[in-house]
Amino acid sequence: MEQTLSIIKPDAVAKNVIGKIIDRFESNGLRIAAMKKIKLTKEDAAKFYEVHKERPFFNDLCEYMSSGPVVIMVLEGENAVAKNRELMGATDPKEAKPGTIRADFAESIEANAVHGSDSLENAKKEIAFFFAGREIL
Ligand code: RTP
Ligand code: MG
Repeated sequence: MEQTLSIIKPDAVAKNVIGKIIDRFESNGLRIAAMKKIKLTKEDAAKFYEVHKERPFFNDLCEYMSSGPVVIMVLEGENAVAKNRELMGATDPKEAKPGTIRADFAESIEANAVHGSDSLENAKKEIAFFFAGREIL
């Protein structure tokens, strides 16, 4: 069984669609192995999205990710990394396939409702960034 990290981003938490997003995961073979609601500091966001630090949108992204609470989950299931990315849809909601989380709930290319690990290797790092082993069940 594979595990991946999912974040329901501040725009989706503010819209009160946490349950609707979680239903997409649970209805499609992914199980919640860990979950918490927290507010990231700008420094947390910068560390988490460090790979993007040279990108022009980095500062805005860190401001946005620390602008309100997020829900962070470990999702578990067969091909969890790819399955989650498929359910999320493209980064820009205008390009996301109908029926995907971003097509249905995202506001913009930045405020795009969810984060998902993009590889198994990054999933392991991202899970360890947010959760202790005893929190993953
Ligand atoms: P994520 O990492 O959050 O799951 O999203 P992703 O793989 O689909 O997209 P990525 O290229 O990793 O970008 C990370 C996040 O940065 C914001 N972004 N803003 N203003 C822009 O042009 C822009 N491009 C990306 C989004 O919040 C994106 O999810
Ligand atoms: Mg990414």
